[in-house]
Formats: sequence, structure tokens, C-alpha cells
Amino acid sequence: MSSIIEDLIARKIFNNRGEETIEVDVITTSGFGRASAPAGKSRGKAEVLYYPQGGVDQALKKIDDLIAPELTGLNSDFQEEIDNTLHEIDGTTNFNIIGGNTAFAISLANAEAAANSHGLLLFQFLGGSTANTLPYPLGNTISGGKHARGKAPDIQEYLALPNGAETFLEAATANAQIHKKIGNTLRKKDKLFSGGKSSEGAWIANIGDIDAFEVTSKACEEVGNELDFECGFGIDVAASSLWNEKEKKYIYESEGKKRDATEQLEFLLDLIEQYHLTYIEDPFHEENFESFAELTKKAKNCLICGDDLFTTNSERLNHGIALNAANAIIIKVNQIGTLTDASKTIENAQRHGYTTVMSHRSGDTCDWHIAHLAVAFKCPIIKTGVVEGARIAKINELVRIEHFLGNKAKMTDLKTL
Ligand code: 2PG
Ligand code: MG
Repeated sequence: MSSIIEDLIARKIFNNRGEETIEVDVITTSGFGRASAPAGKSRGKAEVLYYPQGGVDQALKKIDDLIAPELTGLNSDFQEEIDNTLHEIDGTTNFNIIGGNTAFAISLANAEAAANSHGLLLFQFLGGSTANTLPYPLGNTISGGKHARGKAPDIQEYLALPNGAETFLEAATANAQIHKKIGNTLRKKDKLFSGGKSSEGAWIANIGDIDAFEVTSKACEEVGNELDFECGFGIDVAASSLWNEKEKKYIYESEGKKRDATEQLEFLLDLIEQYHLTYIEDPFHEENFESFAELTKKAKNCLICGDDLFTTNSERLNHGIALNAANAIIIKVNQIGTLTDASKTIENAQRHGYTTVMSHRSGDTCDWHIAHLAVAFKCPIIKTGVVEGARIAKINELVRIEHFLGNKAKMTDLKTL
């Protein structure tokens, strides 16, 4: 078995929004790996640049002209060497020259090719024999903010977290039932509701935030009772999208309210208490580490998670760790570019007691690698929607991994939330 890279083939494909994206095949002497890159809509300012000027076409040219000749002949087993080579070819800190999504697709395709060369699945290759813990799926049920249109809620995501399920399959079942129940309720609540969904497959309805809280918490509770295990409930505020720098306020347009940082803190603490929220992502805008820290100190039994705040970047995470800004972090490999960079951030986060949440992007393909990454890197949670092709690709891959592991498979312990 040999894992020497023989060829790198890249092409333009499309994500679930019909946007152009990049797909890369890595061919080794005895293996093959393929990966494609996702795209965010509510991006953090500190994310790497997705593509060089000229977009995907220019990225493809860079692969042919600059990258393929350098990577051919290297051993795909040495992920760090591959990723370092990508950094060297690019030479900038945010992948300005080759594009972060170009790096992402190569990095992931390489890891897959190495695993395949050894006859292993990706999670086995990266995680070894101790990689047998399945993450809980954090599932998007109602979309708002930048992910919706019209008079939808201001908060971007209403998320179910079935943290009492005994297996991944049970947890995924709970999320599907919660999503369905919410759809039925919205049909009654919003006379104009036509069953519209966002890129992430979450419902888009003409309701306000408070209604969305009521509907989601009721559905989580009812399905929890029916299935006889705890179904938690969380949100992604994506507060950078609500923040108005001039006014220094969070603008809740649908609700017709404006909140400064203190009011935002009180608003969120009330919501945690009233709806027993187990998870809040990006409660404040991406530069406000201090308010994050205040909420983390005051919130009980609730994960306070940084997405735009950290952008999977270890330096930003270190700043957060020093301030006790959060207790959880979203991991999106394409925010930072390579698997090696992302795995270092995960390691750093876990060493400091942070809950790591592997995540999809709102614009995504049927690439299922994050399912393997969540298991390999022991992330207790994966955020990857409930329905819609790109989401189901990842959910079903986790079902397959659980099935493959048989009686060795177990769930992380999130029951204390
Ligand atoms: C988020 C994500 C994914 P986007 O904010 O967490 O749900 O959205 O990919 O648009 O950044
Ligand atoms: Mg987010």
C-alpha cells in the first residue's frame, strides 16, 4: 500500500444554493480521496478568503499551475506537510493567493486519499481505535436573520439538541420529528406559510422571535416526552449580523427593538431561564469578547459558543480563553483553510475544557467529511441541520459510522446540560 500523491484533479461544481464551488480529487498510488468546499452566508470577518480574485476559475488555474506540481510525489499520510506546503505556496496569512476553499478541498481530499490508501475510513485513519464516540446532532428547525427572507425572526437559527438520546440514530430521529412538528404548528400559526425552507432546510415563516421560541421549545418538549429522553433547545443569534456599529446596538428589525450590550445580556439571560436554553451561539458581535465572558459567567447549564467570534482560529481562541469568553467553539474547517489548522484549534479548545461543535455551512454540498471529523476529533456536538440534501448527507454518514462501529459505538455525555 502506498500513499504517494500521483495526481490532483480539480473542477468547478455547485453547492446547494447553486453557487460555484471547488471539488478536488487526490489520487495516490493505491487510493483516492474527493472533497468539495462549502460557503457561509453569515461569515466571520476573521475567516480566510474563500477564493483568489477571479473566483473558482482562478483557483482551478492555481491548482494546475502552482499546487499540483508541488504536491505530486509527496506522501499523503503526512497531512501536516501537505498543509504546510499549501501555506508556503500561498505565503499570506489568510490564503489570499490560492483561496481558503481551495486549501480546504485539497486538505480534506488528501486526508481521505490517505485513509483510502490504507483501506481505512477517514474517522478511523484520523482518530485511531479510540474514535468510537458519536456526536449529538444540533439541528436547525427555524431560520431567521441572514438565512431567511421577509418577516422572519431576527435570530438566525432555532436549534434542537436531543442530548438525552442513547444513540445517534435516536437523536437524529428526534430532530426529524421536532422539525416536522414545528412545520405543522407553523402551518396553523402563519396563514401565509407555504412550507418554505432556508438553505439549511429549516422553516422560514412569517413569525417573530418570541413565537419561534414558543414553537421550538414546545416541539422539543413534546418530542422529548414522546421518545422519553431529554431534547434540549438552543439558538444561534449570529449577533454580528444584528449589530449596528454606529448606534452601538443590536437591531431586531422584525421585533422592532434595539438593544445595547447590557440589554442584550439581560434579554439572553431571561431567555435561558424561561426556555431552559442549553446552547447559545454568537450571542454578541464578533469583537465583543467581554460581553461573551459576562454571559458565560452568569449563564447556568448553557453552552456559550463562539462561531464568528473565533472563526476556528487558535489565536482568537487564545484571546477568548484568557478572558473566559465562552465554553464552546464552532469548528468550520473552511474558516481557517486546512485540516491541520482546524485540528490544532480543536486540541487547544479541548485542552481548555471547551465543547467543540463541528459544523456545516449554510451553503454546502453533499460532502460528508465533517461527520468523520466529528468522530475522529471527539467533538461532542455536530451542527449540520435536520433535512435537505447537504445536511442529510452528513447525518446519514453518521448513522453509517454508528452502524459500522456496532456495539463499540457510544454517545458523548451531554446529559448534564
Ligand atoms: C452559522 C452558519 C451555519 P453560515 O452561522 O453558524 O449554520 O451559517 O454558514 O452562513 O456562516
Ligand atoms: Mg453561527
